[in-house]
Amino acid sequence: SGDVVTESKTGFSFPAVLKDSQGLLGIGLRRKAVFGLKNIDVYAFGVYADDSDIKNFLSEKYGTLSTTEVKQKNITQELMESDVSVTVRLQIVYGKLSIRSVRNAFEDSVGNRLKKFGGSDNKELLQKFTSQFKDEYKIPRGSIIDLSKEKGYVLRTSIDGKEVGSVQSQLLCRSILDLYIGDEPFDSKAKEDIDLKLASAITK
Ligand code: DAO
Ligand code: DAO
Ligand code: DAO
Repeated sequence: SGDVVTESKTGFSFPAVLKDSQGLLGIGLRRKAVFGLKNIDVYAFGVYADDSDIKNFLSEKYGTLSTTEVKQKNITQELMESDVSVTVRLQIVYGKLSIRSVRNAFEDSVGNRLKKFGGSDNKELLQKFTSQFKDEYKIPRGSIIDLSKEKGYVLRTSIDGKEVGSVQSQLLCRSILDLYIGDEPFDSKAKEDIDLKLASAITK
């Protein structure tokens, strides 16, 4: 369908359905404190998951429970560890992002999660990724970055529809999703919406 959902603060809109089969679970905002004083809006994001994957994978486990019961389970946790196809779409708000600051932020946020889930031995994995963020990439305001977790824990990245790389790593997929739907998400309201949407999708 042509339906979209608009993020109220930035005005960026997200299609309700991506790639024909992935439904929008929730949208939010990634903000970052600079110089410890000011928060800038870095990007708006939308989290999508494959509708039939969700039904197949999670209904089996939770389909007999009521929506209220399901809400008490940590479904997003399951989603992060599962092989369900998920896409996180980022729409850049802050127009002055340098690749260097993306690299630094990535090492910080994702690096932190790699450590949390995989122990301390991930410097190499991290560097392998960030070295792919080529200095000549441009991500002005309005750029769309899709981070897609496909079957087999393949993480595919595209910028404005053009693929820039893919990599197979369950740990990396888990670490990236954790930024959006983990215990300390960038936008907790977004995570709440996603929890709700998942609970009602499964028990419908
Ligand atoms: O220009 O130094 C600066 C401040 C910008 C902070 C950038 C945060 C980057 C967040 C990652 C963006 C991923 C697309
Ligand atoms: O917001 O801290 C964060 C990390 C978000 C992950 C962003 C990955 C961006 C990868 C593409 C960069 C291409 C220049
Ligand atoms: O080994 O095929 C390759 C190239 C890997 C490119 C990785 C590109 C950036 C992906 C980083 C993940 C961002 C979420």
